Amino acid sequence: MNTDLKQIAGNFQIEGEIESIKPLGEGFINDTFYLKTVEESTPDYLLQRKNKAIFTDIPAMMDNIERVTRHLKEKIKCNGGDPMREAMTVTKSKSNELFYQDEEGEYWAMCYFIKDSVTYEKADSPELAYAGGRGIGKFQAMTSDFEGTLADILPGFHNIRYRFQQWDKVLAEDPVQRKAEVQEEIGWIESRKEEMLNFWKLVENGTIPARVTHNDTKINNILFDDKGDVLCVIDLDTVLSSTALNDFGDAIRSYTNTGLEDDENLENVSMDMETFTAYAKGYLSETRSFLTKPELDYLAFSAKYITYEQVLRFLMDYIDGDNYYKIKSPKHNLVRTHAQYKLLQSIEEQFEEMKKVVSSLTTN
Ligand code: GN1
Ligand code: MG
Repeated sequence: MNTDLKQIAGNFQIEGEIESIKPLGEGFINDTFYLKTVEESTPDYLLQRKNKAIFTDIPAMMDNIERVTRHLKEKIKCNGGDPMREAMTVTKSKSNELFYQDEEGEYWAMCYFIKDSVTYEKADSPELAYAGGRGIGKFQAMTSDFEGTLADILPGFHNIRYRFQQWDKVLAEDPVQRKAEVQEEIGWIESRKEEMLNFWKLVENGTIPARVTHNDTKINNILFDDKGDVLCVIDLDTVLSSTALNDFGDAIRSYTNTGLEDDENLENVSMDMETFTAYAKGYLSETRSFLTKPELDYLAFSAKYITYEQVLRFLMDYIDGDNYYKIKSPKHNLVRTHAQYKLLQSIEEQFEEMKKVVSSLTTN
């Protein structure tokens, strides 16, 4: 394995000599390796095998990443910051491309490893939630004047109209005969369809504008420095043009959950209002000046929207026979569906309060 990886890594323009290459993390999607170089003075790197089943146009994905990080770096330079620490840096291949394709057709990409940075798996204090909100807020602020079009590398990703098309198809096919078993869960989706489509129409007709969005705003996609300040937003694979609300909603879905995404004990799962407030404060401290009124009006709703979408995606994958998400037990996707639905109910119960928080943060 290691010799192969060394050979793969050898196709990139790395500085210094490779000391070791080790697997890193437990990503659902890509395989990531940490490449350490011998000398302290040369950078370390992250090497990734990109998942080509999910990302069907990796060259376009890498081009999106390159253009967005170039834009970020210019901004950071203007603000007197350090572009090598405050934005991701893609390492090109020896043939000057943003990726390397091996003999088996697998796509590999490399980026700088940002030293002396910290990641967290959970936002277990309001301070951390505030900092995470600032991180995504800053990312959106710096890209708010990005010009040009990003390739739509995940068509329909957070588009509920598209998800309903997939949903109807999976239900009609019922490929592994699981539909009968999940009638109640199907009802959870069906009963909220109209509410979700009504929101999405505002995105489709431009009332809610399209912006550069990250689309995977979990806390572990943010690097912090040793003082707990935000350094940099990472994992830009899903950078797309979409509504900024998706990034806010997805962050609330992951940050505020008092339980796990796949918690078997539903009593653990709820939306924590203090974390919501802290995240919203941090996020709005960076974005309030440019977000439009319709965006602010729907900010709290976006948490409902994205959590609902996640219930749908887990349930749909279960009915479809578990083709998308990696599972660790036969009913894993159903367990995830139940846990995310509990979170959705908790958001619905606290929705009026969430709206009040947003409005108190935006009206004074
Ligand atoms: C996937 O594996 P991860 O955490 O990067 C998924 C997200 C889901 C998430 C649920 C490209 O992201 O949309 O919200 O799982 N990413 C893709 O845990 O589908
Ligand atoms: Mg990720």
